[in-house]
Amino acid sequence: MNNNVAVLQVGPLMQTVQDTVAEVYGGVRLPDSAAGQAKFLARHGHTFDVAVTSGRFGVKTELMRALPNLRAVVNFGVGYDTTDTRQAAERGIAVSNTPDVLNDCVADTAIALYVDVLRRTSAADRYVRRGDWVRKGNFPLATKASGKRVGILGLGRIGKVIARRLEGFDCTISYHNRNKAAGVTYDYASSPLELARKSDVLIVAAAGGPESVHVVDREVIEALGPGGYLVNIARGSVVDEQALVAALLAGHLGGAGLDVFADEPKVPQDLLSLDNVVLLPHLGSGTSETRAAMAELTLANLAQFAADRTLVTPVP
Ligand code: 8YV
Repeated sequence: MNNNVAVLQVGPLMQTVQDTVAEVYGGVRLPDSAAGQAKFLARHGHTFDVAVTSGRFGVKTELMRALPNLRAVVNFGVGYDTTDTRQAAERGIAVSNTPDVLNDCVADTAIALYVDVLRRTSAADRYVRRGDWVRKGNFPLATKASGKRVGILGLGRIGKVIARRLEGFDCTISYHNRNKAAGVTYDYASSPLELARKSDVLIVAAAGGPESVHVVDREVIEALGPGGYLVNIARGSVVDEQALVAALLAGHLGGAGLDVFADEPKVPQDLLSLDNVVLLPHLGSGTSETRAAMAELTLANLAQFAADRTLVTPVP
């Protein structure tokens, strides 16, 4: 047993991670119910110095306050917007995530949504299954996916891989980041609105968190227009979901491919009946290969913190 750290597990984790946390570190899992948590934290909160969690749960403001001796949050997932990083910085609590190992799979998911929403492959699959091919004849024409003007909102690690994949589709790539990205030749747009105005398809790959909430608002969505498309593989919070639903219902946007939502796993009811929308259950990184790599990096962070109080992949 490694007794150098006292580990609290927050939320469910991959079985291999849970097993290691329990068996190697004697980690304890936070109860699920609010009442159970309150009782547990009042009694044991002060005993933990590391929390291991995932992007789905994180260590939010109140939970972090209830862990007065916390020194590190080890997060399974590249996104850590569910953890109160401001409080962590104030209290000197280190936070790690799992960057890079999931770039390929999340980018692949973006491309899958991109091709699907433009070429309407999921809708066409439903058409065949319903018997409409026999009943109604040929499926209506779709939109060409190659050669489009694609705007990437958030040209970070994942955004760059998406861009590289789209070069293979002969697309013209533009992007918006708060600052110009070094070493890229893609066109820079000074705002999300300017990016949308010059794009047929906007792909959202920006990190979640307080600074990116509703960066894709009604104006940005409507700038894409009835012939435009939105793909989101980042976080639901980045897009004003109500404005998106309204634009789709009014025909102000051509379609959307969504892997993430504002209040997962809830998906706005109105989207379920729209054939020009592709809905995925937040599976961006969800392959056995990538999840195994994420698990390994999560455990490497925990092991290193136990050994020398540093992390392998700390967030900035
Ligand atoms: C994970 C993700 O499914 O890494 C991320 O930020 O959104 C996904 O890869 C999720 O974080 C696991 O909880």
